Amino acid sequence: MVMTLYSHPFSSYCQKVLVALYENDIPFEARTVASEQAMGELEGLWPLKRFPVLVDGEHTVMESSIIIEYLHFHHPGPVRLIPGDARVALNVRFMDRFFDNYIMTPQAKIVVDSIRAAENRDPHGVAEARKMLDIAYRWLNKGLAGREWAAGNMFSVADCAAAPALFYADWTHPIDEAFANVRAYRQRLLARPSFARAVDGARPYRPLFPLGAPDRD
Ligand SMILES: N[C@@H](CCC(=O)N[C@@H](CS)C(=O)NCC(=O)O)C(=O)O
Repeated sequence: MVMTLYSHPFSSYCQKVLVALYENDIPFEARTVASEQAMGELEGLWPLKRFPVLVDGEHTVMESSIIIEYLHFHHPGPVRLIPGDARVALNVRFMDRFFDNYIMTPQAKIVVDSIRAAENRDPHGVAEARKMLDIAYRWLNKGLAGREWAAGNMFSVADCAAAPALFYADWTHPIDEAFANVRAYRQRLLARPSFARAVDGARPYRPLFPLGAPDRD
């Protein structure tokens, strides 16, 4: 039975999983959470109603990083997104957490705040999110010196996380030209066929980007 991914093409965490699926050409069906019925199904699977959620027969898997780990064990392909050496894998997992916690999370904070009613906005929280992005870009810029991918020369789960995180973060809080390594890495991610496919699949939704999608990428 083919797997079902509850997802939306424009969602950053869903794109993270799409990159992993496309890297290894893993067959799946997307259940787009754009209707009340699909949302109801999602809530039945995961009351927190966060997506992506993967359903594979009797297994229901939540959280993008865990879904990618699940695919690694249950649907292995030629592209190994988690290194076999547990010590090397530790750094890959750390970088995956870095992109989710310190790029994706502050980026989303800024976007979500922008669609709130004026009286519910949180300017202090948004300023903190922008500051966090600046610090994260600076730190990443140093770490990427001489590296092709987030954790070295092997494309990994950390790059699956980095691709949509940096894609949207640059739209939301532009990566300064001083951070040339981060900008070049973002371009490498955009050129990776798996992420290019995810980006193309989400193009029709660009008008929905609350801050206005720039005319590039
Ligand atoms: N930690 C979760 C985050 C998932 C998440 O926040 N997904 C967003 C879409 S990108 C979502 O479900 N948003 C719906 C909402 O916030 O109600 C993961 O890694 O999968």
